[in-house]
Amino acid sequence: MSEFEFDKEEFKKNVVNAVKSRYRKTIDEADKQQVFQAVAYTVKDYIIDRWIATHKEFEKQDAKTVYYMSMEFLMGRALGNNMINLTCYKGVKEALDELGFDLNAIEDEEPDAALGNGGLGRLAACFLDSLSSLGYPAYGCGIRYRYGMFAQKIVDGYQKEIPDDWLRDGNPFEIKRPEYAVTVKFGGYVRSYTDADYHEHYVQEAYQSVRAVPYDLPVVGYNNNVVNTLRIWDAEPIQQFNLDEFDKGDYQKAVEQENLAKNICEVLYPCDDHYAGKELRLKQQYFFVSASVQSAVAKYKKNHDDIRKLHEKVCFQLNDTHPTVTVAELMRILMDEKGLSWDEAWGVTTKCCAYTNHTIMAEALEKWPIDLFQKLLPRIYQIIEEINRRFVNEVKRMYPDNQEKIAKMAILYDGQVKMANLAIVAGYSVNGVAALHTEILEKQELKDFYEMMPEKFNNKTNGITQRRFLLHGNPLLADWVTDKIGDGWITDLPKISGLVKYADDEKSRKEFMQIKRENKVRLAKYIKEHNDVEVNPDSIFDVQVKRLHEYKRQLLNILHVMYLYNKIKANPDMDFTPRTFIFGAKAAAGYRRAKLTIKLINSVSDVINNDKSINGKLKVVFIENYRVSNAEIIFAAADVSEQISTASKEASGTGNMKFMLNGAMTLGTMDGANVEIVKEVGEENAVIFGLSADEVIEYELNGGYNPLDIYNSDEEIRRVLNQLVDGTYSPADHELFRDLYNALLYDGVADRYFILKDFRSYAEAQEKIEAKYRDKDGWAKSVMLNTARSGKFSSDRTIEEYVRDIWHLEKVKVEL
Ligand code: BZD
Repeated sequence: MSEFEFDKEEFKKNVVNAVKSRYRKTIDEADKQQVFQAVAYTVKDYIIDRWIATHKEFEKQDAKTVYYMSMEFLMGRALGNNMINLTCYKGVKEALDELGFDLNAIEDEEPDAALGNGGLGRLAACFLDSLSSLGYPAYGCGIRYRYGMFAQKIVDGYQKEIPDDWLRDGNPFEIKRPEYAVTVKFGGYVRSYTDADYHEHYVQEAYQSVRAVPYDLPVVGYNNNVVNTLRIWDAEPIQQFNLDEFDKGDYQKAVEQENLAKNICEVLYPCDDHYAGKELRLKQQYFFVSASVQSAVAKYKKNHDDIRKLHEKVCFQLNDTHPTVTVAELMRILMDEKGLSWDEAWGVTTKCCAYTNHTIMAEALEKWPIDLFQKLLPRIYQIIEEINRRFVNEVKRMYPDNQEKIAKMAILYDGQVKMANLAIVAGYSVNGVAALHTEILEKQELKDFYEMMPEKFNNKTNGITQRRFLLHGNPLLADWVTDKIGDGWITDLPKISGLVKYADDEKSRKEFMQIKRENKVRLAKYIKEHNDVEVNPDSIFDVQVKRLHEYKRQLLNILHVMYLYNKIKANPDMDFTPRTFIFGAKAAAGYRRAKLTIKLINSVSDVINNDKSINGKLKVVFIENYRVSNAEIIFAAADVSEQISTASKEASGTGNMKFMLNGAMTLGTMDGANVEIVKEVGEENAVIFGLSADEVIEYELNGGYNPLDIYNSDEEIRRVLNQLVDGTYSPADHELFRDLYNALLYDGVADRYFILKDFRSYAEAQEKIEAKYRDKDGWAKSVMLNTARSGKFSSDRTIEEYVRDIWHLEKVKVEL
């Protein structure tokens, strides 16, 4: 592939001109935000030609396209990634240097596109990067939230949520496409009638509607001229309120429609792994699904006559159950608008839709109250009723007189619409996101479905893009890797195994660890600037960054820090390798216990960081506002990757893979993709602890265990727990952390995430980490092998598997 020929002088000229025409300023008068905008628009010009060429090629080849349907795309910043994938990053860096600007500082002017919560949203973003880089035709379909994931401020140790006004200065990369706007209808009722040919018709009446307007964002492939599209929808009122011809009814309706439009895309729900049942969320779901399906069908119809063959050119991948109304919306369009019979429409729909499950946590399963659902989406509900009626009949045929099966598998049951059941029944593929997760789905959570339709089930272990999380996030290591083995790893990560042999080479180990140290210095500087805490780059950087959730057990981590602190205080001369415990996590705004855990981490941090008597041996840092852009810096600097979820609870995890790629050692449970990571890297190059998934599930079936036994018999653990309620970390209010104490000892199901049960095993694992770290050569070798054996965890591999088993797409070549 020919590298993009970057003309530095031309680029400089374009940036200077962009500043002039946008801001009436010379380049030396422009501020950094203005330079960012000018650079972004200049880069966008390179992208546009490729974007146009890509779509020409798609049309020419009449290529099958995947529509990745997702409520969330956690894209992070675009400029750096776009330059990386255009292969002009270094060129632009030089050009800006010559203009007197530092590219890093210019990149920092861009707000993260934080249209997602965590793993699920970031996975969607990695998948888009891989789809483009591999040359597969794809659309990401989502919502253009006016406010993305809130920005987190820590005030007095507490999380405070600040609205994320990410569009304030405009988004240079987006293109509004009003010519592709469609109408989406809510509410009213369905009128049915039979025509002269005895055909039944269904018409939604007395509805409210909004205009769905798409904004397209380019998804640039790596060095291949391919640019796919992330299409995010905004809602506008359908008709501006018209003074001439209103009566009271119209007026009311006009105002209602205006409000409906204003609300739908206002904000991303900041809840992950928890189902809230809010009507507005269902509106968001149907809004973007209806708009996306309509536009996919319209695009297909432009070049094809036979809608019965839609599945040959179109596939909808449902990112969790959030977009599951896709199946009913497609049925509606095929029957009500294209005139297909039920059986014809069902035949097409069940060849077009595939579903990915991301959790087994019961509280995350989406179940809508029937009355709410029916009122908001009357026609869609009718269709689901019919899908359910037919499916229940089938279950009855296969399992006569088995009410239990129906209770578990019916789509409509107990006054609820069960979205996972709908997705499984109507989809042709159901996949989990790591081997262990898929196994648990098949054997436990979705057992009945698996027994009835085993051919639908498959595993697709998650992956991450090495282009953002190594090439962009860790340039020192990326250059070093390329130096050693060439740049093939950028598009073929398994090639990184070429590094294995260097793990035995002393000079290479030194270089590798020197790079790690420089990355730690970079993070230390970030922490100094943002937290005003000094951390020692020669200490072990032990990192847990991810959403705050009880099952992820940040509480286990911080309790262990309290335990270590007690030990050091009791034995001031004890041999101890200095440690910096780094946390980063947002809690859902309404998740009280998670927010209290953040307060605890910050309180422990206050006490420990200010205790001169321990000579800086221990530091605790809570990094404010963890997000994609600072994640890149954090992964690069980590020594230890904390992946300590209660076994069976973390479907996959993807942070675990980013740490591994950047040369950190996993300290984890046998959960999610940790299992596969350990298998790749070898048990001797990771530290594993805790209950297995089977053990956890066994305890759960028996109503849990008794943590008081541990509390009563283990003095050190008891001391740590008592410190939650004796004012050690909350002198002004001894009761502050009572809820955490109670959760561990006295809740209905006490310690439901097995924190005390796993505590000793975790503490021992931490001792192993320290022992390994002291063996400098051994450590260097191990973490190098982590990088070298991360090949499996590229999202390129994951996407190739989706293509092979589910989507069946063809690669497209784009020449300029
Ligand atoms: O999805 C996560 C899982 O918890 C991870 O184990 C897994 O690696 C990733 C990707 O597969 N799930 C989420 O991130 N879920 C959400 O963010 C979410 C958002 C809204 C509603 C429910 C869940």
